[in-house]
Amino acid sequence: MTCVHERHLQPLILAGLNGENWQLKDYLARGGYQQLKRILAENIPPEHVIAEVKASGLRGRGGAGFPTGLKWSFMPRQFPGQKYLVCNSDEGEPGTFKDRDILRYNPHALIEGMAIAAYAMGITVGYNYIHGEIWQAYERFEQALEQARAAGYLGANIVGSNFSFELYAHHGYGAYICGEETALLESLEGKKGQPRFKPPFPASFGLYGKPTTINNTETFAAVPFLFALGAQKYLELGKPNNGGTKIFSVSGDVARPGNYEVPLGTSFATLLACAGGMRGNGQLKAVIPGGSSAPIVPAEIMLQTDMDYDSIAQAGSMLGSGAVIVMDQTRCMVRALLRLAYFYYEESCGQCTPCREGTGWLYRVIHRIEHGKGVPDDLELLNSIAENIMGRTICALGDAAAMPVRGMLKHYWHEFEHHIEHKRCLVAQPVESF
Ligand code: L3W
Ligand code: SF4
Repeated sequence: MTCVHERHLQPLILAGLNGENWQLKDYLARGGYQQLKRILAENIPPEHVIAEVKASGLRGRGGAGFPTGLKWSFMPRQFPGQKYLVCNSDEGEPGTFKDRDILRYNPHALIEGMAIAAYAMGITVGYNYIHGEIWQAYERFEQALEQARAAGYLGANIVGSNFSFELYAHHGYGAYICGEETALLESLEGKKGQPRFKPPFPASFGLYGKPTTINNTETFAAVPFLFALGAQKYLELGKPNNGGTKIFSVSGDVARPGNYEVPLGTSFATLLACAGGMRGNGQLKAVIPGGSSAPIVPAEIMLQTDMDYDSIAQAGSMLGSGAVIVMDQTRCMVRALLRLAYFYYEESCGQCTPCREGTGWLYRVIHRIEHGKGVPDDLELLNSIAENIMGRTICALGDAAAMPVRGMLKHYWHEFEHHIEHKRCLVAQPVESF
């Protein structure tokens, strides 16, 4: 099993990339656009393309892990009006920094993947919604679009076929909530980025009310590689129900933070070794394995766990977007939770009461515990607020704010109690001002 830093040879999406070889000529030299050309030249029926994606076990890389082929099959084939394809590059989950590297280092893989997806679903127009704070990635993607259009991989009659697909880039303004698919669609339509009720799902009521398929950047970028390998081989790279490779953004107390692309099912211990192990002489205390929304997992469980959707779920958390936040023994869990609670409080769109009021309430209670003003009932109060947010909101942000609280209290109740009883931290770190 290989695993190396983003700048070295690596399986699939981040293969051999160094920031200099992102251009069309480089992608073509790596075998790029061959799969799109082959599918169009051989006139492979769209339903066969979708069947191949289903067979590969590819699951959504943005957070939910929804089966990609199944999602593509929801798109109505005979819809009389415009249908849309949307890429969610609004990467904003704390700890996640993989999609920006795909945009910077391998933008043509994303374009080819989107073109194959569009062909499979009979879609002629697509958008890539790019997070507002990553201008370099946005500009790089725009350049790649121009190259692809000039070479006939986008636009009318792609590579001489009768398939046409126009793809546009759109940049957001940095609101986390616009990464939620329906808020993204609202924002793309020029409105305030607030989530819609689901159902209806975007597959039936999406952009401008039309059928729309939305996938994450990494999901689309994986598509050319799964076709190059073939569905079965792609599936076998990972584990049953967890096909292929996954890019993990490893951050925190590791020697070499960065993006690591490894087969799904790689053990956490191996991934940690890829990132150079713990920084200094640090001892692993805990891991947030799937971005800030995922409940924390203590070291002893994490070291026995594999990095795939099902194994992480069994460990009581979720793989999410693949952001692995590693904490050593110096990390105070109250302070860590305060930081997360502040984020969700700041980013709540305010539409629904449990989230709007609950995220602020969570933040204020954790803040007073961190600052030596907590009372014994605060821990039950935190659990109760979290419980009353979960499942009672329009979008997943409410749950995402509540789940870390429950996870922290489940595993580190004693640290919170210590703060309340002794009015100071067990690990005695300085307090920041947020
Ligand atoms: C048609 C049905 N479509 C589901 C589609 C749905 C969506 C996908 C998954 O949340 C998670 C969240 C964050 N007919 C359908 C259907 N779909 N049933 O399938 O849907 P869902 O509702 O399970 O998830 P979601 O609302 O997309 C995403 C977590 O990801 N997360 C967030 C990461 C954030 C980033 C970022 O920064 N951009 O990646 C991290 O863990 O908490 O649980 O497409 O339409 N019957
Ligand atoms: Fe907005 Fe929060 Fe409700 Fe989502 S859960 S719609 S972010 S208020």
